[in-house]
Amino acid sequence: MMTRLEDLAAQVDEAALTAQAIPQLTEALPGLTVEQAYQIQALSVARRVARGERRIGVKMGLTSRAKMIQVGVDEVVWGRLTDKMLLEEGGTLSRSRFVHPRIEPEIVFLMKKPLVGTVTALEAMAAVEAIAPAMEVIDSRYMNFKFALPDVIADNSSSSGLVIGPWCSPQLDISNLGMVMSVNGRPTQIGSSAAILGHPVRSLVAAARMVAQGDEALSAGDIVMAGGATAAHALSVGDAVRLEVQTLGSAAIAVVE
Ligand code: OOG
Ligand code: MG
Repeated sequence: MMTRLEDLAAQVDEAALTAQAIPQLTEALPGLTVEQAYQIQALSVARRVARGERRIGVKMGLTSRAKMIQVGVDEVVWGRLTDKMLLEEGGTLSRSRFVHPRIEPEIVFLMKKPLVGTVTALEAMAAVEAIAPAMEVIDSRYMNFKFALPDVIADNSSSSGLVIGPWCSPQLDISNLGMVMSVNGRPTQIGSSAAILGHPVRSLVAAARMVAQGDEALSAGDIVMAGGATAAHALSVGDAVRLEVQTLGSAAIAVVE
């Protein structure tokens, strides 16, 4: 099975590199397990690292009802982030590098201490250096952005880009912050940080536990994306997207050819 998993990792990696959609892995392999899917994810990210990309942290996904409903998968997932995915705040995103990119409003944590395994919300917050408003660009490598749970996990939970706003004090109350994502000045997604598992810190608690199950850890300096608070918006060339998070500030990106 190991060679097989390597082969599947190469498929999702190649799809991301070339921005060419592939069929869902579970079409040919209906028995693919979540555990195997995380192994494929690890192997595909290892290919990126071998090409010179650097791991910068992790992203949590499907941590809000709105996100679960939009993609029809109702389990929390995680994925690995690399430096190549970072987009300049206020900068541009090139549409042609992606298959069918979407963008979603998030909160991101910067770790000052490691966090591993089962932790409380208080322990999790005590390990945070800073928090920031952020948007994630997701791009499923599967046709029609359609997938089952093992597919999306194998595809690194659709990770493809992120833009981070100003870093703020971790002392701020982030339990229920208004989040408004606008496209060309028109609010398109409106929500609250409370939509993220009731409180974004629960996403960090889940990250510590789930990442440890993958024999990895959250380390000092890592970033952890908490997951979309609303459904994601499908990006088109010409979209100027801006997220405003109450108290924390804003982040913006414009889509070009
Ligand atoms: C899966 C990734 C979900 C989030 O924030 O919920 C995610 C997807 O929607 O393609 O990143
Ligand atoms: Mg996300």
